[in-house]
Amino acid sequence: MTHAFPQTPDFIVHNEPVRIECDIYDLIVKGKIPEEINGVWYRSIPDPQYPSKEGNDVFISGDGMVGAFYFENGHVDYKCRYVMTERLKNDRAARRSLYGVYRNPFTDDASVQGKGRGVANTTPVYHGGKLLALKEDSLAWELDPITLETIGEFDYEGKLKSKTMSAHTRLDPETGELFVFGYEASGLASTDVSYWIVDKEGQLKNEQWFKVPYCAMMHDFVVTKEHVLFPVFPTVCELERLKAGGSHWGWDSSKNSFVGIMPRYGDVSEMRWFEGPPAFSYHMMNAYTDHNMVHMDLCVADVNVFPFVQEAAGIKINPAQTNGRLARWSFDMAGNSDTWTETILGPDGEIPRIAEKDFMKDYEIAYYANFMIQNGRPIISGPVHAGFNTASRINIKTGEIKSFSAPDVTLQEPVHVTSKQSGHEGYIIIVGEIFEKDRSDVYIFEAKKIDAGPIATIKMPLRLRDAVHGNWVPAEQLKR
Ligand code: V55
Ligand code: FE
Repeated sequence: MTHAFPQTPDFIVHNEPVRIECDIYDLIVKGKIPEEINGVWYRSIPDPQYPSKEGNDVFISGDGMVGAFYFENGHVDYKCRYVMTERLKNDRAARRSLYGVYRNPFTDDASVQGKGRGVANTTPVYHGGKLLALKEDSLAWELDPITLETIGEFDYEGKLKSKTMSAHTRLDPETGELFVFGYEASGLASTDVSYWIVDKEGQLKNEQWFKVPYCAMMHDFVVTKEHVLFPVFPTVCELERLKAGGSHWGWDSSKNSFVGIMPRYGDVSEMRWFEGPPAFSYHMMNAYTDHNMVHMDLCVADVNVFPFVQEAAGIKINPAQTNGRLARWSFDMAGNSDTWTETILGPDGEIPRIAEKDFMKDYEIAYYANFMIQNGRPIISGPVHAGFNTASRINIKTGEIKSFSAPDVTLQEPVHVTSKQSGHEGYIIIVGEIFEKDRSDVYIFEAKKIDAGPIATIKMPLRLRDAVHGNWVPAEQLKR
């Protein structure tokens, strides 16, 4: 037997590990799922197989599971499997955790020194006929898109030089190209960043490397039809802290934020660096180029909101005090200024999604999750420890907001499904975890009327632990 997980916020309430691999055929649905919702929704879920050998660890260190909802003709089936990483195999063979804390190999057992420690727990990406499970500190793992069986670690048949692949990639739906980067590309605490493009067939093109001003948690980036933007925010890695067994990341308010911009098909020598005050953003909503202006929309705060990152810097800031906001940062590529201007687009929120047709273009509508105190008390869920209790549709041009919330339910990342009906805004699907119930609901909304509540609810017979990111793959894109 294994022992219990620590009773810390990363492992209690909605963060309590689930660890269930399952197949459920024809889930019970309340209401009617529109038949045009036809495809698979993949979600990546950190769900630790074992408690850390160090005792405590953080939510985002958990072994990756991929959960998949297969929608067909108003029916939905569910499958969930661990990504069988080298790390999970080693742990299972030992029947305990051999690995130490989040992204600190100095805390690992001697028997796994130098062995793969990636957990593939952040984002499932289907591209070029392959399903990859991504984690920003390591290479991707490839899975069978139908059976979710792990195929192996993925490096474009040995062509990729980067040791890491970020969990966030950017798809140009018109060219079919996937834009990708990796930070700490040459190893732990390095300032090397890789950038590459994958063509629509899945072939790696033009991997290039460049240096960033300091080693930072570069969780996301953005691409427009013309440019690529690499934001660098002062959540920093220090080798000395790692060697002392400490946190990979700490907040460093003495450092500025930087955004590197270059033509997306250009050479890294063309990178132009912009600089501004310390801030932190996990996720960018979208970006586009309009003549000489480049606009990047992002969920940003004055500090990194993850408790463990603040703790490493000896600070503890209440999420409500972090100045979180949805903002647009605008860069004048024709001017001489080396900084950006900020416009507020909307209230604090995270895990933003937009319709695929709007990727890299000027757009109006976005969906994101918020914590709004008027919609209920904080409930522990996810890495920030306060789960979202609201899902919103925002018109960023007018500021109009429509929201959904349910009593004692925390809401996960929305996913958008495109409709084939002309003028139809499509659908939004969201997992809701229900306080003190060992099960979850999955809500399906008409995207335009999210405030009207779900048109259908999938009744899950088990609790779905907080997923990090998910992606929708239309049935016609899946190779069978
Ligand atoms: C995030 C998640 C991660 C990670 C770094 O949500 C940042 C942000 C699930 O893993 O390793
Ligand atoms: Fe993310």
